[in-house]
Amino acid sequence: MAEHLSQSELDYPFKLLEYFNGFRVSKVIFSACELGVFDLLTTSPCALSAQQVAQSLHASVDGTERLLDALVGIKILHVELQDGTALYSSTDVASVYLAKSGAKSLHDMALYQSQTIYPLWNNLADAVREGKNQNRKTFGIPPEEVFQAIYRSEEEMLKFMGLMDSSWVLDGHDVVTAFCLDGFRNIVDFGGCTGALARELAKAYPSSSVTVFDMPAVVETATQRFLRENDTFTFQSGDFFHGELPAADLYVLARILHDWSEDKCLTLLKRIYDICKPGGGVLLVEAMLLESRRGPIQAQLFSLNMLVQAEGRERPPSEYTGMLRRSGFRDVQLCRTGKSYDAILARR
Ligand code: SAM
Ligand code: ASE
Repeated sequence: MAEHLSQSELDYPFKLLEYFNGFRVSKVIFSACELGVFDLLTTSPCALSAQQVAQSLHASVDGTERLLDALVGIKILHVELQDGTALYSSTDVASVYLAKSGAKSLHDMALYQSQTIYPLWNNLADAVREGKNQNRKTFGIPPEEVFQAIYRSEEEMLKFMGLMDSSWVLDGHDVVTAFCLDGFRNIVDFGGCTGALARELAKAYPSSSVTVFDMPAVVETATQRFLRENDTFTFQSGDFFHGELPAADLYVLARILHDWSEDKCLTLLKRIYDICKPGGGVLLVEAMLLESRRGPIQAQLFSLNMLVQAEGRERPPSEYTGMLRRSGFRDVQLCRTGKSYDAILARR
């Protein structure tokens, strides 16, 4: 992305126009998720016409046909002609990632992006001007604490938890095996939410005990809605800024520090340092910027997302290692996974 504008781009701005269409492409995919297009096509034994899809989804034939054609245009669906009728079917990528029951479903991620993040980004210019999140302007809620906004209703809490849960389908294994964590017997995942990363930790380190620590309401929803029969990790509720913290050999902070200002990050890291045993560790998991901050574009966009929705930002590794050292930690190591999320391990 962001190549220098070549002469041909100046003659005709192909790339620029493609960027302009970015939000339309996103919404085509998100809307198809919301309507259940991928669930229908993935479970259907044969390819379906626009009319059949429209009928099943209780949608207009004309609108459905345009949406399906756009999905074919971006190669998310297949189309074939049979006696002059277009018949649509799912691609493998759509079946695996976009259907609700897909093997690595990102359906809940798409829903949250469409229904919560998209409206927030509508106020991006204001967020840049004011340098603070747009929860109040976007959703008409008082400028409360970040997670009071994110969890402003039971429905929003469930949707956010769905987003958090689905991300580790992609990077979870890489992140928990970025370092050998065999030596850590008791692992606590601070702000571990639904337990998606704890599940990966428990799988990779079957002889360690893994605990998810999160706010009471989150723990309650996680155990009721996200826990699976053969899960071996446990939950503990509390407040990592104020309450008592559980003892452990390894503290995991995945997508926690990026929510907060540097002050709050240091407060949290120092609290962890105080209860950490010598030899114990902290594992940070974040979408880390390059030291130059010139990429990856995903981390740059996530950082703007933290501006519109939270108090924090995405940071390069040196900022995390700096905060760890200032909190007292040593032996700081970085592992770039090559995917969206990277890891830093430090020890007391
Ligand atoms: N670690 C999970 C992941 O990466 O998928 C979830 C990250 S989510 C961005 C932040 C988590 O921190 C949420 O689950 C939230 O409920 C939790 N959290 C926020 N403030 C907290 C606090 N004061 N005490 C405990 N958990 C908190
Ligand atoms: C947070 C992570 C996220 C707080 C709010 C969030 C994400 C979206 N909203 O800690 C996940 C990563 N970012 C994006 C844009 O999907």
